[in-house]
Amino acid sequence: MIDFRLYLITDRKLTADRYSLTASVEKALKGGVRAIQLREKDLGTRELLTLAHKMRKLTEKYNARLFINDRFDIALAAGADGVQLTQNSIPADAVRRVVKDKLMIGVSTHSLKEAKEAEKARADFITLGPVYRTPSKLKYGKPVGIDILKTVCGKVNIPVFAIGGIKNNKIKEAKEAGAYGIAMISEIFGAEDIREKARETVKGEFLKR
Ligand code: 3NM
Repeated sequence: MIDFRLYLITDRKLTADRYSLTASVEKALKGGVRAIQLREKDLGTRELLTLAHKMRKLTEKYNARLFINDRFDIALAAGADGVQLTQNSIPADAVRRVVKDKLMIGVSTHSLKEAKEAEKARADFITLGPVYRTPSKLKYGKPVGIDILKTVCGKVNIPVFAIGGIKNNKIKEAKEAGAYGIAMISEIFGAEDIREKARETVKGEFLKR
C-alpha cells in the first residue's frame, strides 16, 4: 500500500542560500508532507549515508516515508522505507531479489514501455515524466505530456506519480489523467515559505492520505 499522494524530492541547491537541507525538509514536513525522496546526486557514499540517517530521524518524527534515490544499499543502511530507481540503476527485479519486502521500490519512467517494464520487474510504484516542461529536465528532451500520462495510468496496475513541472495549478489535471499522486521539487523547495507552500499543496482532498 502506497500511503502517500505527494512525493517531495530534495534538491539542496534550491535552498542552499537560505537553509540547510534538514531545515528545508523539516519545514515541508511541518506543512504536511508525508513522503520524502533524498536525491542529492553529487554526494559521495559517506556524505549521502550521513544525510540519509539525518533524514530518517526527521521523517520518523513526522511519521513520514523516506526514499533514497538510486542507492538501495544506502536505503537499507539508513533504515529508509524505500528506494527510487532510475533507468540507469540496478533494475527493480534484481533489487527486489536482494531486499525482498524490506524496501518499497519506486522506478522513474519516461514512457509506456518503461512503465510496463517497471511493473513487470515488481516495482511498487512508478513516477512518469516529465509531464510538463521543467528547467532541470530539459536534457530528457520533450515533456511526455498529459496524454501519455493518461495512457500509462490506464495500462499499468501500480500507482503512477506524475512528475516534472508539476505546480499546484496542475495537480487537478494530473489527477484527472488518472495519476495516483504527484511528485515535486521546485514548487515546494523553490517557494519562499516552504511550510506554507507545502500546506497549500496538501490541502486538497486528493493529496491527503
Ligand atoms: N525527474 P520539478 S522530472 C527529478 O521525468 C525529476 O523523471 C523527472 O522537478 C522525470 O518538480 C524531475 O521542479 C524534476 O519540475 C522535477
